[in-house]
Amino acid sequence: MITILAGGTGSVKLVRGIASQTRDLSVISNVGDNYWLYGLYICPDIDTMLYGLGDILDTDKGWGIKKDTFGFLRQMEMLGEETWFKIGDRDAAIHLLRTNMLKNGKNLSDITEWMCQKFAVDTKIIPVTDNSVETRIVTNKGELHLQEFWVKYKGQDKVEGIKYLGADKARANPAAVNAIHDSKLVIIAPG
Ligand code: FO1
Repeated sequence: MITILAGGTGSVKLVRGIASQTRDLSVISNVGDNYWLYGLYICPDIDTMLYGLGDILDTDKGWGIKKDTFGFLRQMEMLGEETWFKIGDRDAAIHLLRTNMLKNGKNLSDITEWMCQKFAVDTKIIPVTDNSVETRIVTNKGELHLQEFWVKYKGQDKVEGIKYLGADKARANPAAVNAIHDSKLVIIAPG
């Protein structure tokens, strides 16, 4: 078996390439970019893998679903919400279902496995942990979530530090640890 430690946009090409050569592949997915928005739990790196391996990724942008529409976002804008994070309509369905499932007591691993089945993805996508870990960027203008720093402010502020909130209490996903143990090759994909 091969295991890849992966982020999202920067890793998906490599993962797709290797997945085209073997079915015996696990992807351990970063969760540090996960973001709560409009009450939805968004897991960009898991979703980029899901869409990439499910062959529906918008490969021009490197995230989101190809040919998605943005009616939901336009409505949010009309209602006075910020819309710098571009959630497509089909993408939103994933975040909505995931959030509901989490609220009903399912963990991120089980939800991701279920989504892999729905998208006919053979590769196992394993969240590195089922606990919450949030990447916060300390800048000269204050502390921001990674998505705010990167997407909203385009990475322009001076970085003074990085915090991984929750990392000290997070437990490695046993499925991820097992995948590493059982692999003859472990690849760290570009971020
Ligand atoms: N990246 C952007 O640069 N702009 C966006 O508006 C944006 C929206 C978005 C929505 C869903 C999703 O799963 C990913 C999205 N990304 C967007 C990508 C994401 O912010 C980053 O590529 C990763 O978090 C960094 O690894």
